[in-house]
Amino acid sequence: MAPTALITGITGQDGAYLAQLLLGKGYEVYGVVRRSSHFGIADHRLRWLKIQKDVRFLDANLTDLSSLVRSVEAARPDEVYNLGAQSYVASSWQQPLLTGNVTGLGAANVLEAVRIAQPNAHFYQASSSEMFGLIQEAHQSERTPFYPRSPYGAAKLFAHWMTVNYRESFAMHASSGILFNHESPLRGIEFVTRKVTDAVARIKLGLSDELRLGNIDAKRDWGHARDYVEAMWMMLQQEKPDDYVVATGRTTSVRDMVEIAFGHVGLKSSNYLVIDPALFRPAEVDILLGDPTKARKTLGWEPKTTLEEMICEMVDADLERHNNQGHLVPA
Ligand code: NDP
Ligand code: GDR
Repeated sequence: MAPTALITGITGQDGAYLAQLLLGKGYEVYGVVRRSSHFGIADHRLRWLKIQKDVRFLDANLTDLSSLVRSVEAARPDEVYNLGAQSYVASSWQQPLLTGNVTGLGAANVLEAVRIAQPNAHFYQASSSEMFGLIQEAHQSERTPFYPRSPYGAAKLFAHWMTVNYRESFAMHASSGILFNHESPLRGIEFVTRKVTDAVARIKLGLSDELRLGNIDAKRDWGHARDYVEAMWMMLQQEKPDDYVVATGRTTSVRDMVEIAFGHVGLKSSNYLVIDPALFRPAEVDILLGDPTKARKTLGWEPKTTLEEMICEMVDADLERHNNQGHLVPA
């Protein structure tokens, strides 16, 4: 019988790529979708990947335990991936309580739903390198101490420790992937890589003449979402649940990432880049650099896409999108 997976956050970047991966492996895929007045838009990433008809949608919300219990009962999943979150760090200072509720308590709700309705299911928690925050070690691994620097990071840390505690308290197969930044043409437009590639495409096409950014000295360890969802799946195939850092092991400044994007279309960033103090954050994570040795050795996982390849893919997708009246063009 085909294995079954339940994904929260299926309408987001990672949910879409993970659903595509699992469908390709023959899984039956259920996705939690929260009610909004824009459903026809909410599944746009799944439509871009041409898989929206292959996914079974369940109406639930991370803040509503009973809806999650009903979703688990309906899907009877072998694997549950909790990818749903208020995932934008900058917004987490504007909406700290909602972020705690959705990103932190929401994970506890999903753990509870699994414990109540399908305790043998393998569970994945989308943990984040934002939990490291104020860096205390040059390379961050599973043993690096946490020091979150935003309400988002603090909420993710609660969710992370709940996952560890459910594993140790109830013998649940609960794993946590501490993923560093990963991007793609399906990345939300508010995140810095996609903001840059979209602006570069618009400038190239004469639709805009500037790119406004905040702290371009921040450094991130950027990989491709398509590669990172493979690591999620690999974690749930292990005999024992565990925590894994997933990263490339290379860090790059926002400034240098911007250069790659402009360079791809033959433009100079200095002619268009404007630094806007309003876009600086109340507290910053200055640098992230992951050590993925454990994921490589235990899971056999390797990143396949370089930052340069990914940024060029994103700029090309945004050029196509703007040439197509703002609509994403199927991959
Ligand atoms: P996105 O922001 O693209 O997707 C978030 C998803 O969560 C969307 O499907 C959204 O639904 C859903 N969601 C938000 N609030 C609720 C709610 N109250 N109830 C149910 N669903 C909700 O994030 P990504 O795909 O980039 O990331 C996936 C996960 O991985 C997130 O938890 C993120 O925090 C984490 N993460 C991401 C990293 C990255 O670099 N991308 C790195 C490390 C961790 P809707 O479409 O309706 O808004
Ligand atoms: P991040 O991603 O906060 O690392 O969280 P984001 O792309 O938003 O910021 C990365 C860095 O770029 C700097 N920056 C800007 N960022 C945005 N969004 N917009 C700007 O104009 C801008 N200018 C400079 C930021 O200050 C920051 O240093 C992402 C999310 O996906 C989280 O959910 C996930 O957990 C972490 O990655 C790992």
